[in-house]
Amino acid sequence: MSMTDVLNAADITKAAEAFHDPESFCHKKFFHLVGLKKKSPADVNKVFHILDKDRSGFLEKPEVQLILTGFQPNCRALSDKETKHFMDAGDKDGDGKISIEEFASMVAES
Ligand SMILES: [Ca+2]
Ligand SMILES: [Ca+2]
Repeated sequence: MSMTDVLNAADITKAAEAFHDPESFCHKKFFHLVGLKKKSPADVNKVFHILDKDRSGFLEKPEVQLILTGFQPNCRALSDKETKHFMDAGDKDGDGKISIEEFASMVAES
């Protein structure tokens, strides 16, 4: 399973390029540009599982830091600040990681 099985390759490239500059990442804009917002819950689940590289069932900080590379391998890593912003926005129960439900609501709110 790869991202292009779920999302349009051109949309992924467009979304990745939009956040090329350091400190420019906005998850709302990203989920919108990459086409995730209009996908079914099943597809959002698939994307979550691709990003969950260690298959823990959660996105931990290192996985969030590399979220862009999860979509397109040559992308930059998020900065500590961008990563923290993403975690703060998504981690509603404060356990330090993003669950699948938290991820789905981030996408829905994008
Ligand atoms: Ca994980
Ligand atoms: Ca959480």
